[in-house]
Amino acid sequence: MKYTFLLLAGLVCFSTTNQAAETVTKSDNLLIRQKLNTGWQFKQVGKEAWHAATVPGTVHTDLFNNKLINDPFASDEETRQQWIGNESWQYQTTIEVDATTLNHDEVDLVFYGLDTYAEVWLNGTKVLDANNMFRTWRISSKPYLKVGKNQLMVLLKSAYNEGLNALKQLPIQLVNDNDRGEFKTSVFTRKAQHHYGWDWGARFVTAGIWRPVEIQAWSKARIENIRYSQLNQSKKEANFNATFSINSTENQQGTITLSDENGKAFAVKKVILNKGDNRQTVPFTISNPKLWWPNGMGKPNLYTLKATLAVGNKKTTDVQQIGVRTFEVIQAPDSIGQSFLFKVNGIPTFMKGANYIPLDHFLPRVDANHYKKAVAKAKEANMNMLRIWGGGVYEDNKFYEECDKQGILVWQDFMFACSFYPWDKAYFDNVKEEAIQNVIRLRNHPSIALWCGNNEISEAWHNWGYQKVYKWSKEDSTAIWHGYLNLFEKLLPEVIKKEDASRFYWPSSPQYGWGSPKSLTHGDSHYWGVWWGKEPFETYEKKIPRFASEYGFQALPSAKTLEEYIPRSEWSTNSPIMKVHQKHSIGFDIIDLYLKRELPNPGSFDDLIYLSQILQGNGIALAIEAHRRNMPRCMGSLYWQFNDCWPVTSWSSMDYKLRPKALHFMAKKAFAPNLISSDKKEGNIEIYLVADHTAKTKGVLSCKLYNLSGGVLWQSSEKIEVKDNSSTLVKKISETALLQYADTSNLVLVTNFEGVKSFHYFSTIKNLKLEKQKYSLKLTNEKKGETRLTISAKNLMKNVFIDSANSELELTDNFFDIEPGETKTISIKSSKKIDIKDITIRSMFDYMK
Ligand code: BMA
Repeated sequence: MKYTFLLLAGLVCFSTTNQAAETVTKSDNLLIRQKLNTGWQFKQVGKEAWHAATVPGTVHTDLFNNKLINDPFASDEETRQQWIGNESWQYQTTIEVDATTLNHDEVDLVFYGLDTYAEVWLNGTKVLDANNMFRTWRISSKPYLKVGKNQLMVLLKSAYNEGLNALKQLPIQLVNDNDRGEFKTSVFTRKAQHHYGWDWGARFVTAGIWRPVEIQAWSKARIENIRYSQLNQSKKEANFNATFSINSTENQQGTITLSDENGKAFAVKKVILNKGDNRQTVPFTISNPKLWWPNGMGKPNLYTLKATLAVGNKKTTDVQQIGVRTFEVIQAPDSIGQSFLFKVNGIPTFMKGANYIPLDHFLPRVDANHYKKAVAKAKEANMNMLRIWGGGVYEDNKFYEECDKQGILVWQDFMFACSFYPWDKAYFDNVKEEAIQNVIRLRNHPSIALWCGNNEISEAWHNWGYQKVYKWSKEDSTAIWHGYLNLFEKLLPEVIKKEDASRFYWPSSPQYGWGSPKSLTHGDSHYWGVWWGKEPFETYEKKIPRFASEYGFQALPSAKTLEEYIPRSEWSTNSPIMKVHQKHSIGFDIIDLYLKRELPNPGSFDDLIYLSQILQGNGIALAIEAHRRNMPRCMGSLYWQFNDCWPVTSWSSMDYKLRPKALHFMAKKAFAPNLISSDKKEGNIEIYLVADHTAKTKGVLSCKLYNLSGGVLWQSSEKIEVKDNSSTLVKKISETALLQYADTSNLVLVTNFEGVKSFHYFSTIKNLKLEKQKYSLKLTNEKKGETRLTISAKNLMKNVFIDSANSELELTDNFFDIEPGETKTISIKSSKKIDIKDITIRSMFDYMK
């Protein structure tokens, strides 16, 4: 709304950091922006036929849209479509340039993203050679343009072949185990590393003009960027510096004005601009600041800042939103080792969240709504942090804007993962520019919490035995390790020091590999003893790190998503087509191994979908609970992984279509501000109340022991009070005493604190004597698209699964347990009117033989 107001008021509104901000062209403008997203065609180099293309886009989606290939994600198309990455592709369009545009002092052609090795030709002259997907390219183009029609051509050379050339020049074999190419070329190319394959990812080495392209015509001066640095913060005020980087065409005078969202100016500075680059700082104060809080701690208040540079009677304006907040990483020696805890606005805050990968292998088709929905899912699951993992991309501005608005902090990796990278000067210069540009683009977002150099490369060096596997000589090892240190301990931290000094830089995640005892006493940890090490889920309760930045377990995607891509005839773990959508070589076997330990045998593939999701959900919830129970020893829990980028069996809690798996709902409970969690210790059941900073700390704790047919065998009730931001042992019950009432297979202890429940079972699920569920259902249509479903249970219902064959249901809860006698209401959103006949209710009993 505020943005609209600015446009209506006739002001020119754009953001230098917004890739696709709307443009309004006025004659009093220093700058004109012209989007170049129409009239594009593409063809394969060496072929004649041109086809319509979408820009921003990718070659795979263009081929698919022209029906030249099948949906890359369907069936085993991935196997058949590898040739696309070995070819080069030509894109072209005609751009109409008018005299007003060309009369400006400077006319730049700006590519916000080229994937990856691109030659740009304007009217037959080569104007750019690009080699980095993560960089923006600005080409001073006035000499090459004319009034009227201009020919713009982009040649995208095969990234695989280009990488291969680089690979051949290096006598040492660098590594990327996830790269499924014949030769492992990914590390030579500054391109999303998962494009080459990952253990949850397809291999499509795509190409494309993947972010917007535009002409920027400007005169006199241009705001390159503005850095908003917060200097301090108190109840009374927060002081900032706005540092403008301005490019001026001549020595001249100008005026900088900062205004609030209502257009009211609060800082004005007359400036002398020298020809070339200029830095100008304008201090300002926000009085009685409303702080930016992460989800669960308060509102993520934002301030809209309108910055205007005026030269003579012309101006240019940049609009951004900032937040007032502090973020600190406390690494203090303690009796355990060294803390790794984050303080937000001075308050130690347990980080609850997950690891995020790109929402689509072909990212240009992800729109603002999709980003909004994905971030809303994190918020819905009571998360306050997402970690952008280093094998994907520095995300689109829209993603960070949503995180700003929805209170989700971002742990931002630089784009390096699980591999060793070249260290020659050209490569480092390229990476340096990439880092500078992305830090500048993202640093004003209050959601950005910290920068991290890479994913698991330090761990790989120390623990994965590559030195032996790849037979690196001593000299080669030294060269590779020096390359590593120069990149992650020198180049990147230097960029942060210069461009974003107040933010914390962490060289590699994790600090220590999971085999090292130090991974539990220092820094962050990726605990993969469960899954990779095949240890039981209970290990999570013993291996408590200071900050769990990765751990995870796979489950199948929802049936609806599979149906869209894989014919039902192939629904078997042995099907070669299903295996294309499972990238872990023994993934199905590991799921099976854990299933056998915990759950009934699946009678069908649909059963396997449900059971694998329950297995994953229970396992990860157990870890989250253990991490939170052990606060402040442990102060963060980010599971692997939040989402998928194509239809696949993976560690995600939401599948490619953002359909939640059971884990999504189980995480929502385990991350809730109040958590009741039980732990079996020395013959007792210990009940903990975990209370976040804003959670309830006072109330009634009641326990009820039932047999599985719903009979109450024992109960207790008492008033309790705990400190906020803490985990407190609130009750100990002797297990032996409870086992007097019934057999372990026929008991459940339900603990309730002010409506927050926990279900404690005394044996594994497969051994429970569940009874056929007895319940009644009621459906009430509240308002359009919103329905309420009420389930009244007579006996215990375990892992209730609400589904509908014909309708898409968005549920506030699913896969939950219901206490005997409980009435539970769930809200359902659906695009269609739902009838009770459309809904199916199943629970664990139905999967037992
Ligand atoms: C972690 C990640 C990814 C990987 C995942 C599952 O280590 O960093 O590289 O996909 O494990 O194996």
